[in-house]
Amino acid sequence: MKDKIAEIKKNSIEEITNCKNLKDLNELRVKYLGKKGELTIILRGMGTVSPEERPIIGSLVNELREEIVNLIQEKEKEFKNQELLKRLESESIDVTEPSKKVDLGTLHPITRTIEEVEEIFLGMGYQIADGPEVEKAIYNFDKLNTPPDHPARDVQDTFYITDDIVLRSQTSPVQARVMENQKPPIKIICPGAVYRSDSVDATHSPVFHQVEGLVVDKNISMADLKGTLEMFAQKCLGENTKIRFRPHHFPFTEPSAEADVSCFVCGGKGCRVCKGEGWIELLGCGEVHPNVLKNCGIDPEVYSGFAFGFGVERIAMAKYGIEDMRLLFENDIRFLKQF
Ligand code: 2NM
Repeated sequence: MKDKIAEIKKNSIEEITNCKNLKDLNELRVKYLGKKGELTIILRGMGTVSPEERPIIGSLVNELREEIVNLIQEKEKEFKNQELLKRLESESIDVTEPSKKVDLGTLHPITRTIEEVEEIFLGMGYQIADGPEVEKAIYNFDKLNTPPDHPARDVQDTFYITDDIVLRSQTSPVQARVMENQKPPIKIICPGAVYRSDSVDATHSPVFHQVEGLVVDKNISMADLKGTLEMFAQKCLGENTKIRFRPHHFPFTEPSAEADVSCFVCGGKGCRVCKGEGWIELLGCGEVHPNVLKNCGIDPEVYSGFAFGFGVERIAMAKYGIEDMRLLFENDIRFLKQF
């Protein structure tokens, strides 16, 4: 029996060591350790061994079994490593090969316009502020000197969530919040989406975008406002752009004005873009109403300010020659690809 075990030991070690691949190794595993394997057969034959020898033979067989298991495991690892190396070699990546073209898309013209405007005002020392689109009516209207009976507050014009919460109809509530929380000097612009209960047509949408600006400090005048807007118009629309003010009314500014820019297509001679006028309406603006300053905790005897606001869609349409606002909201790739 001992001789037989020694023979199995010699043969198995030799065969496993010289084995060349996983398939042969698996066959050797069956040959020695399988149900009808050589070691298994010896264990089965233990009944014929004398009781004194049984523990000795038993431990010899168990030692050999362990040795064979370990040997097979090592060999297996070796083969798997070889296989991996072979795969790494054959699957090597040519990093110099040109990559597949990915369609990246482009910034939406509204995003682009907002970013351009931001860049210009950041260059003039402004900060960018934002706030909630679902807003308290008090911030959207009352603090901005727009009393409860004002027509802008009608359910015909504004989306109400509850009696005192609305979808903001302008970004000025952000400015009211900044004035409440910050001491002058304040120099901010507030870009963002605003909501009005309008039907969709070529020049209207119930959701559109605004940029509003606000400066509050000592001695801020209409002259500061006009100089600022002229600088902005020239950077945004071209350095020969001129600006003119027409008197207007807003509840939150006094005096108020609408500002026009000379047509950046024809330079003022009159063309299709300016409809023969030579001027294009750009924005609304004015000196911040003393009531607004007071409502937001700023003393109008000490401080004054100017504010302005414009629709981003309108500017983008003028800048890029887009004739129908709906194109900006339809997400038609054929349209968006052009920007
Ligand atoms: C406009 C036109 C005129 C404006 C006023 C204020 C604030 F917060 F100071 F009261 N923010 N924005 C304003 C003034 C907005 O948009 C056409």
